[in-house]
Amino acid sequence: MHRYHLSPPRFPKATGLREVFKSRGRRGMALLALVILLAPPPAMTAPPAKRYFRIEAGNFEYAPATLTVNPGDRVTIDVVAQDVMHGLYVDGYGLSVTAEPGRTARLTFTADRPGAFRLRCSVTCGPLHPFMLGKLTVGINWLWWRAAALAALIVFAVVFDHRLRQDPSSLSLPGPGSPR
Ligand SMILES: [Cu+2]
Repeated sequence: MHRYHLSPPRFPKATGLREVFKSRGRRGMALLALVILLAPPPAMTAPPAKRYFRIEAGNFEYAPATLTVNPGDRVTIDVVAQDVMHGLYVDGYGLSVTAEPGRTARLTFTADRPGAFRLRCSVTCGPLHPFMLGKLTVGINWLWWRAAALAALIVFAVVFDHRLRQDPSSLSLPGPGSPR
């Protein structure tokens, strides 16, 4: 006579946080992720400088369209209207200048607010006027660097974990409290 047993369904063992962070490598990577997220950006030590830009405005475009300066820089922008009347408005700084067709208009200011700011045309110059945009970056874009560092860490963590699962002994570091 044969008896059939109904064995209880098997669920994967629940892994608590304690289990996940048992490995020193994982703890180290979690710590590194926290540092990347929470560390204050280092103070900018570059001394203020005079920066000059000449932007050609024409055909609904700025050339160049992106400007990068350091906080504290004294910035001078010459806007040259190539075809029709164009303007340049600096978001966040509330500055604007307009240039008559074929003329140059100058904007001078101190880049005392760090961050990324949009440049926009302030004169309705034609159908594509709303798309006449540029960008002013003051200082290093820390948000971008943090995101890039986190992404790199995640890729590393995935590879590390994969190797750890294939051969747990290869990556274990015996510590003072290690049972081995
Ligand atoms: Cu315009």
